[in-house]
Amino acid sequence: MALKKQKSKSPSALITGVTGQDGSYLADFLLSRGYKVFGTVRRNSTENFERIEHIKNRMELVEVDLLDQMSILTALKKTRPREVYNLAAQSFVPTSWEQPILTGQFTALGVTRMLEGIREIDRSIRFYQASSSEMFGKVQTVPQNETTPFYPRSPYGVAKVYGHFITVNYRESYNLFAVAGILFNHESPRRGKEFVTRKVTDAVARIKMGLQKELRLGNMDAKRDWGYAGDYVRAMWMMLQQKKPLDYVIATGVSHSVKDLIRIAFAHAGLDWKKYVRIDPRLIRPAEVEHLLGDPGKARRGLKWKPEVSFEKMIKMMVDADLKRVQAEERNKEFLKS
Ligand code: NAP
Ligand code: G4F
Repeated sequence: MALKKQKSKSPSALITGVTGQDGSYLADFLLSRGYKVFGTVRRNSTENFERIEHIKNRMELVEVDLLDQMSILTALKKTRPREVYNLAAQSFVPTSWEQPILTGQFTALGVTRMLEGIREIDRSIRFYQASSSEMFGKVQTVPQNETTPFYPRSPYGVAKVYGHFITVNYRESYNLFAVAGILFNHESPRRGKEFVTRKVTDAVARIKMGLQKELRLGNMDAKRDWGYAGDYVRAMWMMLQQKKPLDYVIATGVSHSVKDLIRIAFAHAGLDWKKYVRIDPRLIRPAEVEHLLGDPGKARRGLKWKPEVSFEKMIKMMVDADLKRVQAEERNKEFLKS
């Protein structure tokens, strides 16, 4: 679909999880298209707006916790959006073994709370659910597409399967325009530092600056189909502009190992990774997803979507951004000392 500006009164969207990686890129994208954007945030004792600092004055923030039905109803009543993007979740796989019940509450039941809110307040709202390739887990076919059976390998994956099917079920039961994007891993300089790509690029920057001596990792043979978050939020929007509510796999169709990631990131900074990287058995997961590879054919044909940033370009972009940030932090420390 050509990305033309909308002509009529500006459309509006509510994004849950706007402080996260995807929420911030989606807010950038929707604002650039003239949307009125509402973003949900949780109350915290300290603000957590790093990723939306540059746009927070151009959107409206509303307090919502996915655990709290009342806050969802109030936000929907107050904002009356045309589109809702449900990106909020406990999204870190290892934490889902530490906090399986809370993960289920946020990541699974939170979706039902959002859908119930829409059913109650305005059934014409178009709803996007952030489904995940983690649902394929122990993969049943290679590559994975929209018809591949799910076999999740973590409490997070199990919760996402619930979120996925409750979205399909509300579409079929109540005729809602509710769709699920099955997104494969996507990264950026705004990725949380606990995820492997950012953990590596942040470590490369710190090692280069002499601030860190080694990098400890888990399974370096795991393979993922990694794309760029900026490309993937565009696909979310495209799904809600279609005539029919359909689910799509969003992926690049190419996979790389964690070792490939390490090689590219260290080489970009002129470092020999073998001198710094160590395996730490404590970082091996109780059940691993060994290899994910998506088939984005349906999205390519139906949405005319394709990724624009390659894996290598993205990793270099992340290393450059981390180097710049770490250097600025060091300069700041020096300035404060003087
Ligand atoms: P992220 O950076 O971890 O952001 C998660 C967001 O959810 C944050 O804004 C967080 O708020 C919010 N949140 C967590 N629990 C909440 C609750 N109980 N109530 C309200 N908000 C809550 O995740 P992301 O990478 O942007 O991913 C966005 C969505 O896509 C997630 O649902 C994730 O599971 C899914 N997904 C991601 C990928 C990927 O590769 N990135 C792939 C497939 C699917 P705080 O800032 O307050 O913590
Ligand atoms: O970066 P990761 O933590 O991402 P993971 O587990 O694939 O989950 C991400 O992608 C999902 C989509 O498939 C999302 F739904 C989910 O919300 C999240 O965004 O780990 C990637 C791979 C794993 O195989 C892991 O075992 O990297 C391996 N790995 C090796 N050492 C490591 C590490 N992962 C992390 N986080 N930290 C390590 O030290």
